[in-house]
Amino acid sequence: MPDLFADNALLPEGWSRDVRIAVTGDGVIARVQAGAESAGAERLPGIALPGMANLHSHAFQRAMAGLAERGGGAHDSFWSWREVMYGFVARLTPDDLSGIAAQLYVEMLKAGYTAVGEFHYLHRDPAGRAYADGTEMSERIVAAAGRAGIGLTLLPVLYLAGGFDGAPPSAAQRRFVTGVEELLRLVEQLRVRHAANADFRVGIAPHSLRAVPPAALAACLDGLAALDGDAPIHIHVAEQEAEVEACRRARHARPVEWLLAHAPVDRRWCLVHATHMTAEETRALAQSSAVAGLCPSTEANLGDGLFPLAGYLEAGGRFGIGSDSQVSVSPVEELRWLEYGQRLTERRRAVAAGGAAMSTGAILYGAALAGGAQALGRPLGALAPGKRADIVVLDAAHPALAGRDGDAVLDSYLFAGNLSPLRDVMVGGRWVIRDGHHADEEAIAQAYRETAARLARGAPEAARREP
Ligand code: NGQ
Ligand code: ZN
Repeated sequence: MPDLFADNALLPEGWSRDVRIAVTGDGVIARVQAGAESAGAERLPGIALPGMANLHSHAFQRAMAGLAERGGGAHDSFWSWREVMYGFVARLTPDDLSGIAAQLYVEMLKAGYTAVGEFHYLHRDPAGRAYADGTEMSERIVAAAGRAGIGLTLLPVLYLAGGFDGAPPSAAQRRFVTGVEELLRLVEQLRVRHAANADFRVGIAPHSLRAVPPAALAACLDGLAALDGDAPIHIHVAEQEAEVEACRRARHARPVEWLLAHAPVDRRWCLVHATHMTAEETRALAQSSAVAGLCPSTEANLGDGLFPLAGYLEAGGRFGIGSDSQVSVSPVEELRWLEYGQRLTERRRAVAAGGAAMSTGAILYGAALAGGAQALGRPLGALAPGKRADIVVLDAAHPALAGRDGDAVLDSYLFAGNLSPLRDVMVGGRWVIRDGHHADEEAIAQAYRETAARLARGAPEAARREP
């Protein structure tokens, strides 16, 4: 392909002018040169940024976003939301998953996410029986990502128990269950089958300490190490206070404390919803080099609590962002609310900047790029040689960016208004969004509308409210 040329681009060394980017035929950035000539290159129509990684997604939840917002009494909580979600998941077919995921991934691209970590636990059929092909549901996700053109780190989930007491999974949870052997076989099959796809990677996700007893966690980590010693490992860790309490009762430690003491937590790991931590856990997690997977819009929606960002960043902690339950699919909203949650509780401003005279937008966007790339285990997050050519282009002529230069571009992108200046998106050297549109968006949306309408008609929330 021809070289790319940007008047203005965010490089690892900072904002740069007249940047020429050479990309190989298989979508890797080969060379980046600032102060270059544009002759013979394709001119990018605006300001070039590295595409953002979305490190935590449950794709199917896109079709129930907004259907669990009616009050049901004094006890609406994460746990009652989970019952609604279980009711919704019970009726999803493989075709439903394909259609929902394709729509979601197009939406992610339009919002500036160029790669996603899919925390995938819908392994079995609604009755809890294995599909004839154990890779059925995983392959639906892989195909949807391919159709949309988004990079994918698939994280098949290990799910064995209904709670810390090791109780068997409930009827609703039976779709999620895999044994350790079955999960490792799935990982291996997917790795082999898609080895040639440079926009794909497989890791694993022990669902939570609630759903995975200690011995199974250890066995699964050993098995994974034999397949791929660098594979990403994601886990839901300390989202709800009731979960922290149950962990203390069962394992005599808080969840993050327990995990750091009993698992080899290092840079391969992503701890999703490490919401409830003591100051000591916060420092220890930061020192582990793992990534904290933060999903501020979902964590707000579910009433989880606030991540201790200031202390974590002070200790050098790494983080990335995720759209999780898909109530919001936007890096802007995740990063904005990550910062705003802190401002509202700490009653000060520019919390992520940590007192330094630095741009909050540049710090947040840069940290989420690096943490997201690490958590997805793929060469992402920078316009630099060796990285995937995952690029988003902001319209420099958009009123949101008028008179903005350097880091003020990111500050205005993240903190000013709701009309997105994002215009074009490239993944692995291929344009997937051009002037705000995806080539396949109409067909994908049409199929999605039918699926979403059918699922909403039988939505458990609606059913629950009927007399
Ligand atoms: C999930 N979601 O797996 O979709 C979970 C809910 C659970 C979030 N934690 C189920 N946000 O944690 O048991
Ligand atoms: Zn989750």
